[in-house]
Amino acid sequence: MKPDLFQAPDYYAVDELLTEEHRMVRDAARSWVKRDVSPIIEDYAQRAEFPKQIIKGLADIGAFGPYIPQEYGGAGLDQISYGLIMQEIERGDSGVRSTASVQSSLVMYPIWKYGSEAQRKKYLPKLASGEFMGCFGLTEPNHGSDPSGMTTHFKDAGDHYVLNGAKLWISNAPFADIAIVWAKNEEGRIHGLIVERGMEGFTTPETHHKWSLRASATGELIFDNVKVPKDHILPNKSGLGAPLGCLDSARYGIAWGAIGAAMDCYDTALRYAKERIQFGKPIAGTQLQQKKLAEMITEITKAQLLAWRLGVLRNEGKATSAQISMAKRNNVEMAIKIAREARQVLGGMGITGEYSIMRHIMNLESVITYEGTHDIHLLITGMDITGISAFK
Ligand code: TGC
Ligand code: FAD
Repeated sequence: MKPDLFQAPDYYAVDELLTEEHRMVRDAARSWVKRDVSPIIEDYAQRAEFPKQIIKGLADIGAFGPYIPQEYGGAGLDQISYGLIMQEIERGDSGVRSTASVQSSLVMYPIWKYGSEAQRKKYLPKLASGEFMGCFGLTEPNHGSDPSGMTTHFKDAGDHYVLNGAKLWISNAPFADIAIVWAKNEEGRIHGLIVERGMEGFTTPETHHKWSLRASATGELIFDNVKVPKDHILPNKSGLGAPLGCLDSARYGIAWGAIGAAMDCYDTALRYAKERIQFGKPIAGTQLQQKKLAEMITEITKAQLLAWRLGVLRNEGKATSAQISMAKRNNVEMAIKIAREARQVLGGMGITGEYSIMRHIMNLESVITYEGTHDIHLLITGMDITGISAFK
């Protein structure tokens, strides 16, 4: 892969909306991605392997639990710092950002918000340092967009629960030490359970042959009469709203992360267009390539402002789930369109692993699907503005 020459665009001086702490956190993540992710990520993606050696670096830049209080090992940062960290990581690779999103918003968040104090103390510091890695099991083979129909279930067996069922498409599953598993009790109520690797009957086969998010490990979670101790249930929230609350936090991070992928594609295309000579002049001097580049920076700027405003609302505790859906949907679509346009600017070179763009395109095909598909987020906005659900 070519050396990482990334220069972040900031057309509307969004930097001036950030505090000194935001910029410090962002710059630390940016330097780490340049040093430890960019040089290796293409090879790992080509081999379809998660680079485990970056786990410590992710912990060091505060990517595991950015907003979790420091007393539990988190970084104690605000929502905008969290977003900026996701932006920088996804600038490197969406799969690496996935690993961080799952660890922070889908594993640490539910333990912090819905767990007991003993669970918080037992798991959060180890998850923040990367000593433990986690995964989040909501999706099932027959229940993706509609998780309320899940069939994974547990029964009370005296001093423990017995868990049966299966989860599919689970990021980090093949190497996770713990899984937050959403399952129904005998009354059909959804609860979160902390399942640990090594519990008898619990297996995590890897999903192979993905063309997308190749540097992120994805797998299944299979539960065959797994005995789960009773103190592994998350006691403080149940019902579908519990997993959906975690998704709010992860979707917010993705709204920022997608900006990073788009910035990387734009920056690569701009540099290439200025250097590539055809018909005796740089292709950047042609109207058609300028149209592409001008539209890219316009869309990135709009997405930055949307994410920043959402971050302010989240810091104030005022952001709604529907506002988060709008930002996730808009920014991921923005990024995937920019990635496709940027690839064309590079001509044939755009399809090679010499540049990051093709990898971003492939990754974003997952990002536009997971954490709620593009269409599901549109229906969430539709329901919010009309008051009528079009899901069922
Ligand atoms: P509905 O009846 O609307 O709601 C059920 C209960 O949940 C509450 N609720 C929420 N709570 C918190 N946050 C949200 N975003 C919420 N949305 C709804 C709601 O108020 C209600 O509460 P209560 O107390 O009245 O019971 O539920 P529904 O069955 O009609 O479904 C709504 C729908 C379709 C929006 C929801 O099911 C949905 O979002 N589906 C998409 C599924 C999804 O996003 N799956 C993601 C799996 S995890 C993943 O992809 C990780 S990728 C990891 C990586 O980054 O690598
Ligand atoms: P389906 O729900 O079958 O949807 C298929 C199509 O139908 C979509 O286009 C959808 O928009 C459309 N559709 C569905 N319902 C409606 C409707 N009512 N109206 C109109 N259109 C509709 N899940 C986890 O729990 N944990 C993870 O860590 C995780 N990681 C993932 C990693 C990757 C790489 C991928 C690809 C997925 C991951 N997922 C994870 C699963 C992901 O959240 C689901 O793939 C996603 O929610 C969609 O579910 P589905 O694939 O079953 O599609």
